[in-house]
Amino acid sequence: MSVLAFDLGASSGRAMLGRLNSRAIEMKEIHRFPNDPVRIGDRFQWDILRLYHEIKQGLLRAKGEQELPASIGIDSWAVDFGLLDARGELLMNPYHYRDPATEGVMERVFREIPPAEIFSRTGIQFLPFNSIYQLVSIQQLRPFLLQEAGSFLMIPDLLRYFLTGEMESEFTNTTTTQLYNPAARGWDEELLRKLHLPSSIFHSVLQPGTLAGKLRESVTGELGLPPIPVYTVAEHDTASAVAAVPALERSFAYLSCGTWSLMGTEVERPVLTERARELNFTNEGGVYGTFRLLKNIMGLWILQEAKRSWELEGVLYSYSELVMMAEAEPAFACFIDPDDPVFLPAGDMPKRIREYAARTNQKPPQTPGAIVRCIMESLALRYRQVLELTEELSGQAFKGLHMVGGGIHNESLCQWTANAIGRPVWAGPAEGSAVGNMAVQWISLGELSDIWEARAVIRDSFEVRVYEPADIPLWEEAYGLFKQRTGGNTIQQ
Ligand code: LRH
Repeated sequence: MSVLAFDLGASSGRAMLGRLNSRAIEMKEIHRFPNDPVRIGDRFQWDILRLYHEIKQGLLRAKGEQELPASIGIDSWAVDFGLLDARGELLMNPYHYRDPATEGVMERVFREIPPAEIFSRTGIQFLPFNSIYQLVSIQQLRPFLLQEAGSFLMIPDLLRYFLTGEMESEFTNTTTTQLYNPAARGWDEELLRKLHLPSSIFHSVLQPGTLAGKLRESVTGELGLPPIPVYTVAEHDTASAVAAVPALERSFAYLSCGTWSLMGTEVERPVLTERARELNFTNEGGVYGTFRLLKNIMGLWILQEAKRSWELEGVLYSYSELVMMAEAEPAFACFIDPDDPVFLPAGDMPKRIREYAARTNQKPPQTPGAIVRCIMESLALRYRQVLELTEELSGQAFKGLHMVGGGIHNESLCQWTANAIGRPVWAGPAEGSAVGNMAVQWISLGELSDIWEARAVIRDSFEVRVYEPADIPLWEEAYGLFKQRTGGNTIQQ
């Protein structure tokens, strides 16, 4: 039975058609499109109508395939949302989570509500762009939007609404707002009240795998398709990626490696200890009653932005060229803390890396190869640090690390990660989010019995490449240097 997964990332989106043939998944990309955010003045927004247009293009391509999909699911990056009026029309273009307007908002909110209270109610890490702070920023800059708003829908919920006409929120993505209370199993009325946010705009929260409607008449009419069912999947892309981790054991560590690096483990209950808050870990909603105890690491974003800077200077490198240049550079020459806030906004990363190096008494890397080497080694060492913290918080010991997502195409990063953690890395599948999206649909359609059967099928269907650790003493020494040069305490942000 085939299903259609729309998987939207921060720089591109894709429509993947998946077929389950006697316990083997066959996947085909039927449409891929860029997701280019748009800068107007000092604001940074998503082109949501274009994304909806591309989703319709994906549906048209599916129509051309042998067999129509039995169902559809959408996942995307987290935290961002649209506001709609009482008639269900979009009031604003959703802002990009890297829009600068949220700067300082989190600190202002802390004056009203102490961070310990926000964390104990939501279990969510403090990131300046969480929906809660975006909403407070809208309240301050464009209050009429909230006065007019009838509905708040996150990106996949919004696109699902465009397709079906039904408005509902989905659990995994909802938790990333930092406005959802897992103990109360609903939007946190107390936080909303304290922040003077209208609770009436928030919709009921469905678990992943719920039938949430079918293609509405205007869509079926326009595209010439039947009313295909649309399911909530794990609509947060990271939740879908974690669902697709081909783990053999119930206790496993993962690294979802894309624009962001999300590292952690799956837990039965949120970890709400003071230590978890201090380390700024999060407990995002997972599939089938689980939570994702994890931490955001800035990830390949720094490399993507560096590449863009060189492009602006007129030099176009491919990722494989950049990685080859990095491999030719001397090891461990300079380290950055990838999670230093200077690396969060879009901009000139080579310059910021050089400034970081100067600030921390290191020789600033000059060539693109040296800069990329610095980024990749620093990421690998940061992964070690966060893996150890995950073990501390969860009380588990991991034998190795599952890496999923497009970042695993960077083989040196996988190898250096294995070296840094001194344990094997199991890399695959690269299309984690799309596969997890499909798995939840197949479970709902009764084609797979549960998530563990899904993980076993995923393991049999996709190549999982093993990277054994090498040069362990060298990396051990580098880890010490990394901690020293990045201030020893890079864990707060
Ligand atoms: C990764 C991701 C991550 C969020 C960020 C906004 O795509 O969903 O889990 O923190 O984007």
